[in-house]
Amino acid sequence: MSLKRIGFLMTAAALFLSGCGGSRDNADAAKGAEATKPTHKLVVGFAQTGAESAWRAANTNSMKSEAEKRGIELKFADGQGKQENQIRALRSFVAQGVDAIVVAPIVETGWDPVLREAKRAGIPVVIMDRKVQTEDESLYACFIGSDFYKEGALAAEWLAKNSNGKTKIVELQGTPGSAAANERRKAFGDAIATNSAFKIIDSQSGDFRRSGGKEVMEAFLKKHGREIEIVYAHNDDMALGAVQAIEEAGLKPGVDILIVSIDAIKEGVQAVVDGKINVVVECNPLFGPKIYDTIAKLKAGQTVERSSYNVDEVIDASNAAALIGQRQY
Ligand code: GYE
Repeated sequence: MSLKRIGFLMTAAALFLSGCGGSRDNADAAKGAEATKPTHKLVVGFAQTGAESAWRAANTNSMKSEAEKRGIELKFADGQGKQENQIRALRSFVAQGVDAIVVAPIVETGWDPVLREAKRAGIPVVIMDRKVQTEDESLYACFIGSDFYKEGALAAEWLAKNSNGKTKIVELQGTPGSAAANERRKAFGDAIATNSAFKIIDSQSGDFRRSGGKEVMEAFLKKHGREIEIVYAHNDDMALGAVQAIEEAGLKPGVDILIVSIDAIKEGVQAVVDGKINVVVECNPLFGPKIYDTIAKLKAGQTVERSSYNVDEVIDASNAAALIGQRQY
């Protein structure tokens, strides 16, 4: 039997079966139609960076739990810290024909080819958390995240007011090439450059990880010893790793060495309450609701903000105790 013929017979059978419902009375038929109405579940592909920090875990959680709440099917891909894994995930989302793609790009550059593929397939891409550099802004729908430059500037501003004569800084950088590390480094450096008292005596990446922060801090302490007066960490996990290294070296974090950090995860805020970290600049990871609201608007053909930023605050000894209770992550 030819394929055409099989197709014809199947269609005929389907028509016959659907026609069976016609014998029910009108009310029943209406009810039945309501119950079997094909509800198209929104399918979203999400390419996460990995699981490098508590901030990231909170971000993943927010995306997953909010999808569940809204009945959205979330296809989650863990990039495990590698851009090539994220690119592969995006390609597979395109091949599967998802309704929208969300990506938290590990690094800033190298996205254009795969973004072009998504655009060609008519799939909107929301860039979440970290920005990308692109030749063609039309390759993604919008950006939702934090203003990393502002966070770095706020960290430096706090330091200028509260350093108590301490001036020599070591910097723990985030993942090389990431927007978060690039902008937090640039902003802090720009601000420090306007104040001749401060000096960054060393700077290295701890990859946004607690173990990375600890290892780099151990190396810094070995190399510079008591010369180190201030640690500027691009995130709380690395700051908490540095706290451990400083304590193991027999020094008092927060007193002998000031610690300035970014994120404000619960453990970071607790360390401020305990006096081990001096300040954390907040970076909110709870994007779920905003991301899915935005996707709904995009799918409805509405215009959305090109870039939208969270409002973050500065948490130090003056307000940490009051805020710790409400911290969810
Ligand atoms: O600060 C860090 C995470 O991109 C803002 O990535 C994010 C950063 C965050 O791993 O903890």
